Amino acid sequence: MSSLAARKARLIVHGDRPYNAETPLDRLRDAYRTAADDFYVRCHGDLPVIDPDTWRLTLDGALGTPMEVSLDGLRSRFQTVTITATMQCAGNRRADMRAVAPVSGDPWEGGAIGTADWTGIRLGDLLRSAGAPEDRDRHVAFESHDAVGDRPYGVSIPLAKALAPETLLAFAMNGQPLLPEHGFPLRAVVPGFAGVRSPKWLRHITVQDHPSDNPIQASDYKLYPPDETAETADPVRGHTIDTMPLNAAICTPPRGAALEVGACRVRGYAVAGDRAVIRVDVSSDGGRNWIQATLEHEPEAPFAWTFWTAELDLPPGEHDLAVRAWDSAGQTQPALPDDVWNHKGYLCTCWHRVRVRVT
Ligand SMILES: Nc1nc2c(c(=O)[nH]1)N[C@H]1C(S)=C(S)[C@@H](COP(=O)(O)O)O[C@H]1N2
Ligand SMILES: [Mo]
Repeated sequence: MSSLAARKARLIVHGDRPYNAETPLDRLRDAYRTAADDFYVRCHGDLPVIDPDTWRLTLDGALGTPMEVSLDGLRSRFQTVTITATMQCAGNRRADMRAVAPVSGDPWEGGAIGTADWTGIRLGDLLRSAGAPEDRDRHVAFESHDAVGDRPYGVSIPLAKALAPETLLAFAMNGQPLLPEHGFPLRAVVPGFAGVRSPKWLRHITVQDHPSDNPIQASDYKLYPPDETAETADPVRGHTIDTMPLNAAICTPPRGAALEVGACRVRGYAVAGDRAVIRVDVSSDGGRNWIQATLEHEPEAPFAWTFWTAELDLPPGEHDLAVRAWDSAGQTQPALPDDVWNHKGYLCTCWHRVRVRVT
C-alpha cells in the first residue's frame, strides 16, 4: 500500500484536519474507474485508526434480534457482490458558485467525484437476516468511528434505499481492501445518493421510524433556497440531499489553456444520479451553438458516470467552452451559477464553462 503522504501528494488538498482533497480533472478523466490512490477524500473529523480483528458492527432498532457481527462473519454469512458506482460529494463544483456570492465549505472544483468497483455485501441481505420490517416507512441510521465535534459521524437513508439491491456495505474498492481514508474496514456505498449518505468506518446501524438526529443529517446537508442565509435557514424546511441531480464537467482542456489553432478534443464526465445520461452537448461559444459529444458508458453500471468526448475546430481567439448533459427524463442543466446558488454551495449543476485561448 502507498503511504497516505504519497497519496496526498497526488491530489489537490483543501485541508489537512479534517483531510479534504480532490482529484485533478485531467487525471480523473484518464480512467473510467478512479484508482483508489487518486480518489477524492472528504472527511469531517480526524481519520480513525481501527483494528480489523476487534472491529464489530452492531445492529439494533426495529429488528427481530439485535446483532453483532465481525468482518469474517459478514463475509462468510452473506453473498459477496461488486457494483461499479460513482461517488460524488454534494459540494462538487461548489467553486463555481463563488462568482455569485460567498458560499461556505471547501472550494471544490469538479474533482470531488470518482467511480470505483465496490465489493461487499448487500445491506438489504444483512437487514433482512436481522428481521428488518418491509413496511419501508422507516429509516436506517448509521454511526461511524470518527468524531465530528462531540458526536460520532452519523447519517441515515430511507429503508427502501437501504433494501435496494445496489446499496452495499463495502470492504473493498477496485479489488483491494478500503484505504484508511476511504473507510477501512467497512463503509456503506449508496449509489445515486450524495456521498454524505455513504458513511465510512461504520460501527453501528439502527432501524428506526425517523431520520438520524445527528447534525450531519438533521441540518448540514440540506438544500436551501437562495434567499436564505446561515442565520435564517431553518433545517427543518431545507431539502435533504439524497439522490444527486444531473451534472457534467469538462476535464480537459483545463481553464485558461493556451491551444493551437485547429482540432481540439474536449473530454469530461456526466452523471445523472439514479437516471441515465442520454446526451451531452458541448459549445465553443458560451452556449449559443452546440455539438454532440460521443458517450462512453458501461451498460452493466447504471449508477456509474458517463465519459464523453467532443471534437471542436477552433479558430484563433478566446473561446468559452461549455457542457450540458441531458438525462433519461429529457431534462438538462441550468445555464448559470445564479440559477443554482445557495449559501452552503450544494448541487452546483450549472453548465461547466472553460475559457481557452487559441493562437
Ligand atoms: N464516517 C464518515 N463517513 C463519511 C464522511 C465522513 O466525514 N465520515 N464524509 C462523507 C462525505 S460528505 C462524502 S462526499 C464521502 C466521501 O467518500 P470518500 O472520502 O471515500 O471519497 O464520504 C462520506 N462518508
Ligand atoms: Mo460530501
